Amino acid sequence: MKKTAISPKQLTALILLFAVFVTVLSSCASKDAEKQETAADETSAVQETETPVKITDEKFTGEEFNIAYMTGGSYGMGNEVYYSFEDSETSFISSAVYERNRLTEERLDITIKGTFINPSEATTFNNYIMNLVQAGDTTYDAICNYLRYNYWLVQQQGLLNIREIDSFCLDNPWWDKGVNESFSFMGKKQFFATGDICFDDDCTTQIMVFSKKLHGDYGLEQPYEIVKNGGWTLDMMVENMALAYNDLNGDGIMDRNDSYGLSVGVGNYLEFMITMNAPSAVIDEEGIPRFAYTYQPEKMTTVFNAIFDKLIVNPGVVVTEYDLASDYSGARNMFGNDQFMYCGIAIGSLESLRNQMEDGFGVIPFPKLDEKQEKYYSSGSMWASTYAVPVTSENPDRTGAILNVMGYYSVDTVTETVIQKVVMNRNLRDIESEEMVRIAIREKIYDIGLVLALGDFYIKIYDIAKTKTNTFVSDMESIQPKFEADIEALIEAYTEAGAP
Ligand SMILES: [Ca+2]
Ligand SMILES: [Ca+2]
Repeated sequence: MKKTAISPKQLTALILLFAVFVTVLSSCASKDAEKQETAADETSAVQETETPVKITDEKFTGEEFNIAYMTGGSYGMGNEVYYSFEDSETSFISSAVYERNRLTEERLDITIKGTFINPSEATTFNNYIMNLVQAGDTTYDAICNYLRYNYWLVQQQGLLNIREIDSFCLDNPWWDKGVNESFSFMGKKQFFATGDICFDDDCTTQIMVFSKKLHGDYGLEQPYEIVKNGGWTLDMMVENMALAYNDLNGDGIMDRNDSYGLSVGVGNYLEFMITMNAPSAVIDEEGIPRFAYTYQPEKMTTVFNAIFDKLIVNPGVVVTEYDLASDYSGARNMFGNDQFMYCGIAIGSLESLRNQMEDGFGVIPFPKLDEKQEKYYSSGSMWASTYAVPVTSENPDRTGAILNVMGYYSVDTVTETVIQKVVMNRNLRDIESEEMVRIAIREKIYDIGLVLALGDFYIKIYDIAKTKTNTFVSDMESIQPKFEADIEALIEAYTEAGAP
């Protein structure tokens, strides 16, 4: 295993960071220890909690808490931040979000107010925030924004380091550990977080659906038990797929009238890499991002070659962009018509697919590379919604405390409503699919190479998928300088951002 050396510039930055944070860490630890006991009676609302739950017992005497947001429009599910009393009963989602906010307000004696800012353009929202920041405007205590756009705000020095805000209590189970790990630098600097407090981070996550009819037709058992026993692998999926690859009308031509093993968007190939635990960037033991090809070349190449040999050159795989001229609804119709055995899809699309296909499909994770892989993963999206604190926030401690309590109450309100009422919809009896959705929501890996589009990695994979020529090794060698320069820039942004 090769590891690239840290440049002297990085080293200086790291030493400085370390010196600053030793103090922060020690104060955080003692404060946490104090809180564990008082919060012990609060754990009942959170199932399967391993780490002690930490929330504030402060009151904020009627103060107003202001959130600017632009997220929550994906998949027609509505906003995930704020509803007025008048709008609180318009949907399952609005009721759940309203209830979460109400519980938080009651507990902390505050008023939560959300302000929706132009959702359509990143630059509009980010410029809006940066204009406020530069003008010293303290209107907003927190912002809820797409992960990708919040990262731009980090680069623009617009956000506070939330690792320095003890009251955030990022170890609590309602904060996404994948985001905490992938977007914290050395575990010391982090600028946004998500978890139960948001649902677009879940809805934008890809999952696998399978045709129940085709499994029945070919005498295959529905793969739920296999998944639970840890045996759902790429080889098994590919073996099943081969059964479905058929010239249905016998005209000797394979086209839209026929039946295939798998329907993917070309982006799903990136997700296969991540769910087989080979993301393009990994965080090393020191918490520093690395280009995975130089950090763990064997692993990355092994996983990519498996994807190439078993999927990319497999005639039973239909890539919507290349084989169906980007006709996404056509691909969806073919799956609805049981012409694909498997299909990669966003969790947020399950509801509309269910409306289209009744209960004719089941939900499973993306497969493991092989049975040795420890667990199933899903791939977190650049469109995941995340919370951040602008540098102009008047009271960061209060902001952290409130967002933490919002997360605490979101577990049983927002997250459960999205899973049970929306994603599972009428199909409540499909307990197995629901369990699979929970796995995907819990085990997201965020590949910073992908979500921050480092080093043109995804372009190379798309090209290979298009040409069906395996140039992976030479491609990775050619993008290495750019990928590593992008990582350097990221480290620099993280080093400078949030500095006093
Ligand atoms: Ca979530
Ligand atoms: Ca045919």
